[in-house]
Amino acid sequence: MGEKLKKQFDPAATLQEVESKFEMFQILNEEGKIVNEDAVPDLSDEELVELMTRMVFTRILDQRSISLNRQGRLGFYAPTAGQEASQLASHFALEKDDWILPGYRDVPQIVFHGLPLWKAFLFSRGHFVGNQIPEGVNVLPPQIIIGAQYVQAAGVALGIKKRGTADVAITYTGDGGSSQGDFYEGINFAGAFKAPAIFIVQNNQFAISTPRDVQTSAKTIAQKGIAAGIPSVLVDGMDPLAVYVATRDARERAVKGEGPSLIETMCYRYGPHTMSGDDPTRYRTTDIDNEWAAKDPIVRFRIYLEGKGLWDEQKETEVIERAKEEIKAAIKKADETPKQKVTDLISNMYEEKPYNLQEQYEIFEAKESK
Ligand SMILES: Cc1ncc(C[n+]2csc(CCOP(=O)(O)OP(=O)(O)O)c2C)c(N)n1
Ligand SMILES: [Mg+2]
Repeated sequence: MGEKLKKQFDPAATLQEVESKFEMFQILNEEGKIVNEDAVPDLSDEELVELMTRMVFTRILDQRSISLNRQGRLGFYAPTAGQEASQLASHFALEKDDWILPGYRDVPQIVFHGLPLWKAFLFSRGHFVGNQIPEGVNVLPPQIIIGAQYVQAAGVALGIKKRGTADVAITYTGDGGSSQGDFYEGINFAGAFKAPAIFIVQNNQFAISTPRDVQTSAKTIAQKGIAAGIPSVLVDGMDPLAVYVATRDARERAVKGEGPSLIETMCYRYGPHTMSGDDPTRYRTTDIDNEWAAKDPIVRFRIYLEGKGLWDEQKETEVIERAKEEIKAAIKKADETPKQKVTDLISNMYEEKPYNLQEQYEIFEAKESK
């Protein structure tokens, strides 16, 4: 192409220019130092401690869930370690009446939004009671179909807009999820209707074994929001302060009627994809693992809070002990819940059973009453 034409017409340069705008937003760096003083959020000491408490609790919950799973006491479980800042600092920016549409890895957020932990354990076991969300707790059950929650979030957000309440719908998917059709439909629909939605992509670098760099030719996932005409950012997903600020900003704009936002959080999952048998050593090196472990959200937040005199070893030990007690009590309560029966499954699915299921229902009812 001639140089003259290139001045008028250079799609490759446009792409480069757009991509160059997506620098990673960070406030608290790997060493626990503030690198962006102007952006530090206005959180009280109590709030900072609460956020740290939730992240530590979640790390313990993850460790306990993995061992309970190995003992055969839990079913489906997707490990969360490494993603605490992405999950809990984004949740921390919400209000009680906001709606959460989680993916399967997003159990911590819905627990802190009000889903009792014992019910989260029943969800893991595939028990229907685990998906019976208490009235007033605005969460949907964790979505297993990759990306589907993005379309649902657009719908919930449009519903919120029609009701005229000052709430938002937030949803979470992963780097892999951003390749799904539902992802594009969700962000486009919400953008077109200026619905108050917040779309989080937790980019933990892998979709099971598929690395991020073969997922898409886009340099960032955040830039995909631009095509839908919605404000989009790339944030350090291991930095609780940056994640909080980005989500709070998105929320403020959403409730003002300015529509949805997309937030890509750069993070890592330390554990396997799920506890159903994948072996991360087959697709990741220890070098990459170590590189990300050095960015740990809890380590950097601990340094920051210790520097402010808000946290110490004793405090952390207390939180860990309390977490273990709460988890123990919750698993006990889950164990005490009557086992799910086939008839429960049918009667929970259908208000009026089709004739063939009615027949089966009667067969199982007879078996179960023995
Ligand atoms: C529609 C659909 N396709 C495929 C799957 C199988 N599957 C489960 S998890 C997963 C990868 C998702 O990766 P990502 O979105 O990065 O989320 P992460 O697990 O890393 O949090 C796939 C392909 C599914 N659940 N749903
Ligand atoms: Mg992923």
